[in-house]
Amino acid sequence: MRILLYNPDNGVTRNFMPHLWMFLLQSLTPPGHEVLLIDGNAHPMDEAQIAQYVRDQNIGLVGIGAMTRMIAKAYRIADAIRATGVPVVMGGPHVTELADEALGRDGGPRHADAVALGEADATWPQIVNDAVRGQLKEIYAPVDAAGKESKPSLKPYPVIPWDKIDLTQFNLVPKVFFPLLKKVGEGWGTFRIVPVESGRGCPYGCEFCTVTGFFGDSIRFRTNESVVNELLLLKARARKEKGQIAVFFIDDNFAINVKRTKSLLKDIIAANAQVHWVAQISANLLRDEELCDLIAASGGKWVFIGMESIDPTNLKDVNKGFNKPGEYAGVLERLAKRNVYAITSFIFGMDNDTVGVAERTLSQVRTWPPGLPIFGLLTPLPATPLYKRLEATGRLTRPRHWQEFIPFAMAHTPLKMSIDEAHAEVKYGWSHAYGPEAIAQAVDSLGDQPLGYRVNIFLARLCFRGIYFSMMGKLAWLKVVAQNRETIFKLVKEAVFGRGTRPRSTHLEETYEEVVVPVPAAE
Ligand code: B12
Ligand code: SF4
Repeated sequence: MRILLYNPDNGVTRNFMPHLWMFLLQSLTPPGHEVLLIDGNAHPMDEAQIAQYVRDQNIGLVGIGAMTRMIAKAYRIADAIRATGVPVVMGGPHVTELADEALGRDGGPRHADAVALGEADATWPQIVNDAVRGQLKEIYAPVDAAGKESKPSLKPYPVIPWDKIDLTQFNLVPKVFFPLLKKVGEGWGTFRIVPVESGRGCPYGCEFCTVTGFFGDSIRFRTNESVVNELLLLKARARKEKGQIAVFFIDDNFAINVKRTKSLLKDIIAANAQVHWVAQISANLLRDEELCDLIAASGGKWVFIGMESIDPTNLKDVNKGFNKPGEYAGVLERLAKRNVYAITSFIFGMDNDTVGVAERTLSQVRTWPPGLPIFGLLTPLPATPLYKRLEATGRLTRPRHWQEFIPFAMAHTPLKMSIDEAHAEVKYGWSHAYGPEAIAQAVDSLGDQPLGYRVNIFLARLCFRGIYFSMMGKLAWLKVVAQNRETIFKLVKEAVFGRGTRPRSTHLEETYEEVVVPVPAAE
């Protein structure tokens, strides 16, 4: 049977990184089937196009995965595919929580023939076998022989053949630059960001987060050996194609077990498996100096930190009191000392937020080492404790907000400001953190560092700007380039002529070595 796995586009991140679930399920598919992958972010398709594709390719089963944010699009695509007579199975966090919605058991239309609840590592082979026999069940739940929920151990973990998978669509280097950049240093003909997981689960249970409910509070890790082998495979691929590979460790809290993380990082270093990497780590775990040393030595370049708020009352309200705003600056300085920088994520619209929260937050951010601040709104995702609390207190203004998804729009009323005021705070945050002056300030603050670091922060800020401001299309990019022309001119001048009395690096390789554009992260 030919199987298609499809991930809908989110309209923001484009082809910056493939989704891990597709490669994982592909690797877990029983032998004898051909699995095709389409990531809408790299290969956008509308309903008619995908239906045509399914017919042309003689697909017998389609698997669709989506977060809440993309679920409306996922349902539209599923409807178009089912209309061709091909069965659709859906999985991922949204349908796990709202299987009845996907199956049309809540009074709405039906979108899926079957739903895979939770982690599908064990159920996927069974789904494929049932589909071959034409006997798909409606619900596949990961349970043991006694009917009790079971989680995959991640030991063993399937080998994802990264050396063979076609990743053409996930090259971040524009085509016109391939031939030239291949020759720079060790080669920049391709630059790919690849998702790797080293473990699953987070026990912290922050009120707005899906993870503790979905993956459970039991934390599971792959063996160090299997992670190291995956990195070696990726590194070899980059060398072969004269390109670069960076890894996004998608674990929700990469250092949740500090002892284990240190042992993994030591093994990466010992095996010479270092690649540049990004990971999500909560601030409380970054107090450890040895951990920070190992992060830097093993290739860590950016750490995503879910700071959420600089107000301890807010943090307590959302069950994230383990975040201590008083130590944010220290944590960031500890990382920056090792040339590791942070993507700092903030949520506005929390219950103790008042007008001016964005400026209060930015006034602290400006005193920290330069990084990539990102701003979102408190969003009640289905089945989270936050959703239940707001529903119980009648505060949801758009209880089914995912059915008509609007980016950066509240679905409930905050307590101490209006919805419009919360929207204005987010806009203020993005405008003031990503305006040309703020970008110039971030670049200048790394004045004592090699040029590569400044180019890195500059490119990263431009990319991150696109999370809020539309950067789709050449015109949008040209506008941003024009707005930041002074900074660009300064960087180019320094690359060509060097900088004042400071000795200039004569090796282009050295200049580009450190350029790793990080990616928008989640938490
Ligand atoms: C990586 C990641 C991202 C990447 C996504 C891009 C990418 N290429 O991967 C980035 C960084 C862009 C991102 C952004 C966001 N993310 Co995110 N992200 C993650 C993260 C950390 C890892 C995803 C992952 O690969 N997991 C590992 C794989 C193996 O698990 P999985 O995807 O769930 O797949 C398993 C099952 O779900 C199932 N499955 C999944 N799909 C399918 C399909 C079929 C057919 C079947 C049978 C089974 C199946 O089988 C898989 C194997 O067991 C998760 C948290 C997490 N740990 O999952 C959050 C998570 C998915 N993100 C989340 C959120 C909220 C966001 C943001 C909205 C955050 C924000 N406020 O901006 C943004 C939205 C971005 C956008 N514009 O769309 C939420 C989603 C909750 C929800 N109900 O939708 C999660 C769960 C985190 C959380 N805090 O709750 N994210
Ligand atoms: S927000 Fe981060 S720390 Fe909190 S429960 Fe979710 S994954 Fe864990």
